Amino acid sequence: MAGIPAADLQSFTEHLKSCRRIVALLGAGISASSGLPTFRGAGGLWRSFDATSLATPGAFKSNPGLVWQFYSYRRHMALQADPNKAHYALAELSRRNPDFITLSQNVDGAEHRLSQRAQHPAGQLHLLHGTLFDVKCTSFHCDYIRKDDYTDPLVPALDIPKKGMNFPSSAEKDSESDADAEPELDISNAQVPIPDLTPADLPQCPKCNGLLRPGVVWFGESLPSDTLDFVDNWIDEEPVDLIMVIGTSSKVWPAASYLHTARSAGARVAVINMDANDLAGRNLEPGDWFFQGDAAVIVPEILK
Ligand code: BJW
Ligand code: ZN
Repeated sequence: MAGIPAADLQSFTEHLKSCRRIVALLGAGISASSGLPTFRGAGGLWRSFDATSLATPGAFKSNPGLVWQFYSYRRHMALQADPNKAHYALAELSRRNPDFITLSQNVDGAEHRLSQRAQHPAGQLHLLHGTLFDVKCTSFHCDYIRKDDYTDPLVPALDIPKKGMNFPSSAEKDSESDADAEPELDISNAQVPIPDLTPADLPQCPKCNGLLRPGVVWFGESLPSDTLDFVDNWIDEEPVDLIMVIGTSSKVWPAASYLHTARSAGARVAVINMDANDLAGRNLEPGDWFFQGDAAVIVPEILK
């Protein structure tokens, strides 16, 4: 219980006992203690590898080989990671409460694989930004999609983790000022030369031989419409009792908007984050909770 003020813990657990309809909104911070870097935080992925410049349709169009190498590296890292105590605590709550839904922005698959292992009830886990382990065809007239493909690497040319590949540094990147602009793809800082892969080297569609791409949602792309519809209807249909906003900087929309939508539907808000200055922490109102610390420690404690 170290670190959690007793009064906050008591008022939260009292409220939790009376809650039926609960939402958890997850960001990269929940997987941090599983060894997966976050995007924007200290030591985060986007500092080391400038992931913003790679997570766009424009980057894939101009250099699919580079973007595929980046995603192959991410898939490899995610496959090494194990779910942590926060993932297990949320799965346990899902099993106990069919009116608890989890909305994850993470593409690492940790929650997804956890849910399979823990027999997470179907329909209670919603992936807002897709997953690294789906691939889909980029050809305009082809609807090919392959789900839950854990092959690593997907094709021999993507066998990069073993080669110690590094990615462009974003140390000089403006973090706030150009947040909503599509970042430029700049590979001039690459510490290790990145092999030039042609589309023929990359995963190809078995239906039309077109280029496959990762099944994640890039900037400027729509989130899966069935997921958006489900969440909107779920929040609209009855009052919500609680939203837990766990390990996200709350900078990316529309995911960040669910805190406000749930609040408007009656929810009290609990933010769990390492950093009190992050956006979600700054949006707190009286009656909300802010639990500062590692989600892998805090979440199991508050859901006990
Ligand atoms: C810990 C911890 C520990 C650390 N314990 N905590 C202007 C205004 C509003 C919106 C926009 C705008 N301009 C453009 C937009 C829309 C855009 C957007 O939001 N941009 C913002 C950057 C401004 N959104 C979109 O484009 C979305 N689509 C869309 O809107 O469609 C409609 C539309 C289409 C076309 C035109 C117009 C509208 C799509 C968003 C897709 C986001 N995709 C990514 C990449 C996925 C693939 C990949 O992974 O490579 O998703 S971006 C990236 O950010 C990823 C994440 O899911 C997402 C959120 O990041 P997250 O999880 O919050 O990570 P961090 O690193 O930011 O934060 C980690 C947090 O954890 C920190 O707070 C730490 O303190 C904390 N932490 N360790 C607890 N141990
Ligand atoms: Zn195809």
